[in-house]
Amino acid sequence: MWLLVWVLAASISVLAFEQPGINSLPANNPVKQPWIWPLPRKWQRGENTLDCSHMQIQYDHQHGILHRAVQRYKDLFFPQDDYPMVPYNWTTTDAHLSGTLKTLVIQVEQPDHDNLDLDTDESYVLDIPDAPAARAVLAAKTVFGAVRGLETLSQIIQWSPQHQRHLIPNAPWHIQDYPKYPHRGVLFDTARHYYPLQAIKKFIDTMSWNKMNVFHWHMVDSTSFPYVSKAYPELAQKGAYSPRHVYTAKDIQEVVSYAKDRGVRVVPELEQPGHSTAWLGVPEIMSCVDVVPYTGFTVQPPSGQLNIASNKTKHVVKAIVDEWAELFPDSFFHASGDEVVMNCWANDSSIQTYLQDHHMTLQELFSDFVLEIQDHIRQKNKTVIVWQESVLEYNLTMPKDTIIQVWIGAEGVKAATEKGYRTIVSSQDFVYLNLGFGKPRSNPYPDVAGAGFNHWNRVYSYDLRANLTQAQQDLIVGGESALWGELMDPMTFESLAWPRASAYAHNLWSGYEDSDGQPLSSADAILRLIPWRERMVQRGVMASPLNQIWCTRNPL
Ligand code: CP6
Repeated sequence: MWLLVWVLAASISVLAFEQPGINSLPANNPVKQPWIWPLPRKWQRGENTLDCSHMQIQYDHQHGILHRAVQRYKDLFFPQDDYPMVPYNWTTTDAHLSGTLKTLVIQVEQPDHDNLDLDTDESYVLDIPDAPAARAVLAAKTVFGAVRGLETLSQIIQWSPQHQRHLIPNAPWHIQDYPKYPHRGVLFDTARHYYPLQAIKKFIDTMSWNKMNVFHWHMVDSTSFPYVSKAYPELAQKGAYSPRHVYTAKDIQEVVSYAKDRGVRVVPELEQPGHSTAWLGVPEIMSCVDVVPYTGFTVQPPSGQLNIASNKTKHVVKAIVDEWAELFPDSFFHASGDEVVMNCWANDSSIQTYLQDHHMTLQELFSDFVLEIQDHIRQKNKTVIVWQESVLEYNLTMPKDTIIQVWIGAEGVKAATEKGYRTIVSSQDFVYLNLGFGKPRSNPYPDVAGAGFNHWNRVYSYDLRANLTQAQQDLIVGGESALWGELMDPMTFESLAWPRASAYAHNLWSGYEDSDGQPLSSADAILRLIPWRERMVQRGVMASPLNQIWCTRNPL
């Protein structure tokens, strides 16, 4: 008799809780890893659920970067509204509350160390005890490690509509986390289209939520020169899209300090001597301006490159370098040098005359120009970054501390590291977010539904170090995704950037491989990336959906 009652009760509870309804994941929920994006390097979790709705946060120094981070994360821990756009509830609805988390203690070993560079320690340890719980501890070496740890905790906390509480599922937690690569960035192009500061700041927020730490500011290009220079204001007067489409020194300082609070460096790229028609505010420094058709003179219209035979050109470029070296305190400076078309200078009579008078070849003149600008940047105590063309096409020899950013692909990474340079991986094959959602030329990851129309999975399980010797692998400092701006603007860039840049963020922080060295499965990943996308949406990011709701409920 009692057995019958027990069987009945058990089957009723199964019916009640395991029906895949609108408010639950499928009963065979195959998510094997926590919903933390990017995944921590080491994590353990238990099975208890804590109520953290009234968690207090304790830390020293009620001012500075950590203080401001805690204020921000209070809102992110306890958002005012439920996920407005999410049609399912990710919290286990039958969770039994086993305790209350009253306090989070944040401990920072070196609270005064607030320098952001390649050596900044972003590691942290997060311990959330078992129930009955009193205090959790977030321990980090630097404030930036604490910022990373706060982000992780914000992703562990789930709102439960059923309990009307903020919950920590799966306690106890022990997380020990640190990035795989120190350089994890996105190139942001404000030359093809102008972005107001508010859009840039929102992007930097989203980067830091993805634990990315380098905002590569591709500020100027052929189509516009929005930087308001002190020495040469005519560059923006003629080169910006309008007097309102500009960045002043004050704007830049605002972005730099906003980014620093979020553990994000701002690395400026001064595009030159190619892609530089928009410098025509100083007309005497230009070659082949407005040749029609542009083909054969530049890779993109309008045609025009800096006149590399003119002393005035060097003077103007160095003046901008001087201003930027102050405005951007970062130790890196991107000297650009991509997609130069020699034919432009070969057809410029003033340059031809110069070469004859000085018994030089165009290659020698070009090399002298580029290296002189680079030396000027190094004199400002900066590490120079250049695009791969400098070493792979133009065969320039540069000091070995130069960093090469490679956009062509794996062969380029191999070639640059073979020459002994440190390298940033930005392969157009998978991180050029501007290339949209088009079907990839070939799809190496057919295991995920939707692979043909959203290729986040191409980068998620890609080995940046494939086919490199150990010495070459050690030269990879990290990678950057790229938001080239021709076909996006403040209206659309977020849905192109996110969540696809999140996939690269994951690769660069957590690695592409599991603990056995096997590439992570994108079939597992999508069940974590979908909730991460929903959380970004809840935080106001217009991130693209990764699949139809039906597919999410019925995983392959
Ligand atoms: N602008 C500049 C660009 C690109 C580069 N430099 C570019 C090249 C190829 C693709 C996308 C962008 N738009 N200044 C090359 C680094 Cl696919």
